[in-house]
Amino acid sequence: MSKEIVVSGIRSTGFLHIGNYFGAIRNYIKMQEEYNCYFFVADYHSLTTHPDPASLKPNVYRVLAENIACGLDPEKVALYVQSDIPEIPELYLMLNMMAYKGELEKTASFKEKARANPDNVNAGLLTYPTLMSADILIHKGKYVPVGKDQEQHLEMARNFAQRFNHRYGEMFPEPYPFNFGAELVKIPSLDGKGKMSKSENENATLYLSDSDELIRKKVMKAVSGDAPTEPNSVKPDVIENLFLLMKLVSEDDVIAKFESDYNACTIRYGDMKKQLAEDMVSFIAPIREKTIAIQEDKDNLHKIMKIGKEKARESSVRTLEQARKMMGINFYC
Ligand code: AQP
Repeated sequence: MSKEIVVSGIRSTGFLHIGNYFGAIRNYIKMQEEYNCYFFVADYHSLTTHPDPASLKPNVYRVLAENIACGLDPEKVALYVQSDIPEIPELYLMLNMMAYKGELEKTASFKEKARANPDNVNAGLLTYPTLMSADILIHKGKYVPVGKDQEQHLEMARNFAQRFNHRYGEMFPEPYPFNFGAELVKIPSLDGKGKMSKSENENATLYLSDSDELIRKKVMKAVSGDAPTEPNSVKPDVIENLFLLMKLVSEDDVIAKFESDYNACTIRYGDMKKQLAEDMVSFIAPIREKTIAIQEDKDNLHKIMKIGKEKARESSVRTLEQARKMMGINFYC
C-alpha cells in the first residue's frame, strides 16, 4: 500500500526556536518513519516580510542544518528549498484565480502582519495562504504537521482544493493539520505576550542556537508574578506557560514536584525557573552543537538540497501536468 503524503515548511526568516521544534519539527521526525514526507525551507514565503538578500542565504542553510540536527533524515524524506521547485509558483498562480480578495484580507496572520508593517502590505503577504496551499497541493499532501498558528491557513487550503475539484474535476485531497491526534501546539513566549517567534520577541524566545548562558538568562527573566496564597488555586496564564515549557523538557517527577509545591503554596518560582533553565540547556545544547557541524559542510548541504529537489520535482511535475490538463492548458497534444 502506498504511504500517505505529508508536507510542511518553515520560513527562512531567522533562527529556529523551540516553538518551531515542538510545533512542527518534532512531528516531522516522528512522521518520517511511516509517511511519504516532503519538508521544505520556505524561502519564497520569507520574501513577504524579510526581503534582504544578504540574510536569506545563510538563513536557508541554517534552517536546513537545524532540521537535520533535530533528527530529520534527508534519506528518508524529501528535504528541499521551495524556490527549487518551479511548479509551486505555477500552481500558486492557478490557485490565485480561485482565491477571493475578501477572504484573503480576513486572514488573521495577514491582518496581524499588515498592522505590524503598514509600509509593506504587499500582494505576496495577502496571497500567503494560496502559496501555502500550492506548497501542499503540489504533492497532493494529506497531512500537514504545523503549529496552532497555521490552522486557519489549512482551512483555506481545503477550500481551494475543494474549489479546484468542483470546477475542474476531482484532483486534490483535502489537507489537514496533524499532531498525532492531539491538539495543535502553541509555544508561548517567556514574557507572556504571544508566541515564541523567529523575528519578534527575541529576548522571550528560546532559539535552538542560544548559548547555555543565554538560555539561563532568558528563562530566569521569564514573567512569573506572585506565588499562590490559596492551596490548589487556578494558575495564572504566565505560570501555566512555565509548566507547559517544563512538560516539554523536564522529567515527570520534576514536574510533579513543582505541581505539588504550587498546590501547597510552597513553590519558589526562582527554583522552578532554575530547573527549567537546566532542562532547556540539556535539550538545546546538543542540537546547537550538531547544527554548527552540519552547517560547516556546505558541499554536503548542497548535495542534500539537490537530492531533495529531485525527489520533490518528481511529484510536482506530475501534479502540475495533471492540473494544466484539467484546466485546458495543454495545447500541444
Ligand atoms: N510559538 C510557536 N508554537 C508552536 N508552533 C510554532 N510555529 C512557529 N512558532 C510557533 C510553527 O513552526 C512552523 C514554521 O513556522 P514558519 O516559519 O512557517 O512561520 P511562523 O509561524 O510565522 O513562525 P515564526 O517562527 O513566528 O516566524 P516569523 O518570525 O518569521 O514570523 C509552523 O508549523 C508554525 O506553526
